[in-house]
Amino acid sequence: MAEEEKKDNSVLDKDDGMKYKELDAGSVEELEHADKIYTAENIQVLEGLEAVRKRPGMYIGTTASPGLHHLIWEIVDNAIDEALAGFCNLITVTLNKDGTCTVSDNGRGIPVDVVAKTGVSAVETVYTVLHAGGKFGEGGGYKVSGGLHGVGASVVNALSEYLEVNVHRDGGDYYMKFGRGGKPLDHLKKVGEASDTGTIVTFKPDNTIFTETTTFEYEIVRDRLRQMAYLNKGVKIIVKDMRTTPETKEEFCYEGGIKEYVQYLNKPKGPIMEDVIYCEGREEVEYASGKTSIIYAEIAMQYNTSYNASIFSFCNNINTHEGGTHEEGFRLAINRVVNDYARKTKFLKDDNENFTTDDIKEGLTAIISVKHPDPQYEGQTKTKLGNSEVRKIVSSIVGEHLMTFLMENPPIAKLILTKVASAAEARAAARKAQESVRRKNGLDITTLPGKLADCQSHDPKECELYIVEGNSAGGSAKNGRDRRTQAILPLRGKILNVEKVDQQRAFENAEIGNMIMAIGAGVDPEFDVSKIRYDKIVIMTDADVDGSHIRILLLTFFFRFMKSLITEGHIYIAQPPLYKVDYHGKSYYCYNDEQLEILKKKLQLKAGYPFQRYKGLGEMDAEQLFETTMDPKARKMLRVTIKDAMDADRIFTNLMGDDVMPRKEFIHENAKFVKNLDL
Ligand code: 1YM
Repeated sequence: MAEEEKKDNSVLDKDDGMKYKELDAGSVEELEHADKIYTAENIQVLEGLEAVRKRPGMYIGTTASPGLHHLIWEIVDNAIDEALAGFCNLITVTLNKDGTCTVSDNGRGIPVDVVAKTGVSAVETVYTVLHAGGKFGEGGGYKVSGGLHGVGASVVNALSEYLEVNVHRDGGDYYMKFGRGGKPLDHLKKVGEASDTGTIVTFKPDNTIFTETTTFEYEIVRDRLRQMAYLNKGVKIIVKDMRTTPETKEEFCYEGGIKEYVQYLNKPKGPIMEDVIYCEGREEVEYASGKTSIIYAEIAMQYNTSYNASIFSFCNNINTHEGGTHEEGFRLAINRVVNDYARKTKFLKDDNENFTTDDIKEGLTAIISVKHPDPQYEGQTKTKLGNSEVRKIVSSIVGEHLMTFLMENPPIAKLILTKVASAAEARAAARKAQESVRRKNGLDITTLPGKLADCQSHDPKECELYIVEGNSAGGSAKNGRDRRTQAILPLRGKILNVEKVDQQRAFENAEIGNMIMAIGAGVDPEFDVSKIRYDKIVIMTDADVDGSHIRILLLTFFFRFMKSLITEGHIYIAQPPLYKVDYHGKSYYCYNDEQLEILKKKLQLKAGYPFQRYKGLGEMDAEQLFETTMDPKARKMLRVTIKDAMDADRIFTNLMGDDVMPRKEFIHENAKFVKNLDL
């Protein structure tokens, strides 16, 4: 940086050339001066925000509901950064009646001084210059916030109808407002006194950008903020919904952080131990460039009685769905330590094989959370952490701590080893069962399950497998289908609840064996989605409680045994009609009550005009079933996708586990579940 500039009034010098200039609160002269500089910069600034408005998807992913909520996360991220820097312990998010959202914190308040480079206050800079947050932050607090690395405030402003900021700092209450698209309506002004410090931001999403919806959903906001509170221990987050009567208010604050998160996730699964194994550590790494950064990692884990692994990882408070180096480090460590300990204590004899990581993961709930100042994301959805230095850091923190824990707690260690050993046994038995399935399956098409009516085409891309409830509906489907591309697998009654049995028992179940053979791509962890024999797998059940139960059992099976079928969108739910109205020799089908009402009006049917209510698929003949539910040209289907594996894990545990209460609740809120799955 040039010496000359350093002599300037600046109090803070940043490497990137950004500077703060001390400004007497309310100094008219300074503000006027700022105004002049601002005019020149103005154009550039608005061009930046205009770019955001032209391509909002590039900044917030989508302008549908997830993008709308992203606005809140961006503002909250800045408050979380302030908390991580150690200056803030209370964040409040309020959904207001007028459709605005207010986020406030009790931190230092965004600086109010003029920034030399922009000639306007830091507040205005943060809200109008793209990337301002990131540049400002360096060298200051510990900046780790998520998606846009703290640069999101200006993006939120660009996509708002208006946005207001109050900063309480240095005894003053400073205020400024931006209009549509982030246009400053006036500069930052001192409007009063303040005895506290903090930042308060209110914004209204721009309905010309968010054309699909501008309504914030309380549950979405609440769930994410609860997660934020778990991931940032000690920070109290209050969420309020003023749109309900009475107002809704919930508070989240976890002194134990992810340790409590693991307890929360594990509770419905039945923990086998009281303790949560918890460790944390920070390490400074030096890059070839000579730059250093501090990486912080914390890990919490606890075993439960289930047969599933629930391992979730985060980087900078963002769920890294696709895993990455932090998860790799964790897996390396648990494998190394558990095997070492088992050998040391002679639990594993010299001629025994090592446990596999899958054995060790069975029934384990774990959270791995790292904070990294410069995360690199990879993978299809950019949610896989790529920084290679993280692998070793996590591995050494977990390795050291887990070994100590096992040594100091022999009874719990024994419990864990026994569980791992039985997982290994079950896995060996399951492998045998799988092999026999594979042998039967082989490459020989004739050994496909007897009940499967396969299609003629061998091009998986055009092939569809209908899994149909009941033999009679299966018969109609077989007769009505397009034989070239549509295969039918009828199911006999209820299928096994895989949430409650180990892999071996699951494989022994005929219906499950049939599905694995028909789909032809194995099961997790070896499931290979590129080998599936059908591009679309369609669940076709009756539109009643039994049908919906079977549907959930099937979804649970796919989620636990062939997860990528769901995550990659190969699973569909058929939508048979609920009503048939015959009128003047023509048949009309309605898929819900609303459609029926519309039809009645359209045909001007008198009250009491008869119509048929379908109770099951079996009531339709082959032709009707094809016409209404299976014909690719006319049918309606729901595609099942799960964006959030964490939510899905909890939903399936709650629905299918031993605890009956959540299931009862579910049955009352059936529609909601479908909404969760069918996005
Ligand atoms: C409700 C939203 O934005 N809080 C917030 C933001 C900042 C600070 C404090 C802050 C940061 C620093 C120094 C620093 C920001 N400041 C900047 C910038 N809440 C909310 N609270 N003093 C205060 O990082 O050095 C960007 S965000 F760039 F101006 F410093």
